[in-house]
Amino acid sequence: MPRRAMPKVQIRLRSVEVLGLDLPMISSFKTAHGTTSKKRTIIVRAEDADGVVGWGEAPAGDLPLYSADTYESTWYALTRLLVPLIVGKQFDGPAELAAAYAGYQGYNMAKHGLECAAWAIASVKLDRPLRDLFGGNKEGVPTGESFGIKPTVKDLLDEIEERVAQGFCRIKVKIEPGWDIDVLAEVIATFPDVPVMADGNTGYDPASPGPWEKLDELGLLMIEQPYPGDALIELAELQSRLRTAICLDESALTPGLTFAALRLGAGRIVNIKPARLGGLTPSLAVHDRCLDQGVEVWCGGLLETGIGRGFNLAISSLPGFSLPADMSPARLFYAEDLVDPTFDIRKDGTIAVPDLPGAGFHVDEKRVRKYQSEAWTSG
Ligand code: OSB
Ligand code: MG
Repeated sequence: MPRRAMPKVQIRLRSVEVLGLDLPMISSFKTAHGTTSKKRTIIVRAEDADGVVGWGEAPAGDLPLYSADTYESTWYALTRLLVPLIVGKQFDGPAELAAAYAGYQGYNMAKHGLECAAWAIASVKLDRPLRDLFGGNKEGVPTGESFGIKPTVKDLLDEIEERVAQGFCRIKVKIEPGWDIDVLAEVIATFPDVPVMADGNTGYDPASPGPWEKLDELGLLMIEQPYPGDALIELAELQSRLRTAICLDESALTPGLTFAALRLGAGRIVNIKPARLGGLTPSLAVHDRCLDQGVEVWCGGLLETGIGRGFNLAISSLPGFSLPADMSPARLFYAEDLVDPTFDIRKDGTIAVPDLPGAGFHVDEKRVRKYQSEAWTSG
């Protein structure tokens, strides 16, 4: 059952800029996939025939470790495939625009960045915030922090202490073989009142015994993506042995794959990352069906700047998003955000859902240009 009427509003993009940005990071982020210490991201700036501007972000990584998408493949898809297909054409709304390239396989982050810009334009033209267009009802999004792998357990505990004091209401610990059971046991002993979860980022071999039975005894909120994305049979076998819910991240690349994984029992919770799922329209579809099926979802992140986070916050206002989000404020990673004012966690552990029409936040174009290392403009 569709839960919203997709907004009808004429969109005809007269020009689209694809901008490659080099963002220096003030702290690096280590997961089982590797370490990110410099972030390249792609920002989309679309201008409608009526002069309305919309921004979007495609937060692809440098290397195809998290998913097949990279900065280069996203650049290629936007500049050679997606933008040329839609520029100058008339659409009845952002979902219709996204449908024009929905038949193209892959390039999910590129699709997402472009769809976001179209939604931002629709939101401004209708003078309604994205939350309303999505049918969201929450004013704030409970938010946790995702803690990378650190040199020592003490480094991790110190950082968690700081974040919990700032209000973050759930602890997500990145794990890899050798950095799991003991680390999590100490985290739980030190912060007994805060829900704790683990994220394996596909770093464990299904053929090895792994730390799972011991982790299961710790009472974690969930274990995110312990095995490779396509190891659905092995994930289902593991889930059947554990009380702790497995959460799908790298496995959930499209709505169809997500529903297949759930049907197989490969997990019981879905981390919805609109960029990984190829846009807001497929993410709304995953949300709606999970809500119908009683599957809990929450919104993850890919180290987006405030531009990408605005869309993630808006979708997180939907009723099915029942668990804390990964939505670190830009100050934790970047010297400055690309939106001004930026957002931050509130004392009650939530981040306010923006109600400004468009991307949700005011994009500081000067800053975008300052970090821009390459630019392409449609015809
Ligand atoms: O697995 O959730 C993940 C960042 C990059 C790649 C994968 C993941 C993450 C995070 C980021 O955990 C959390 C955030 O964006 O705040
Ligand atoms: Mg994850």
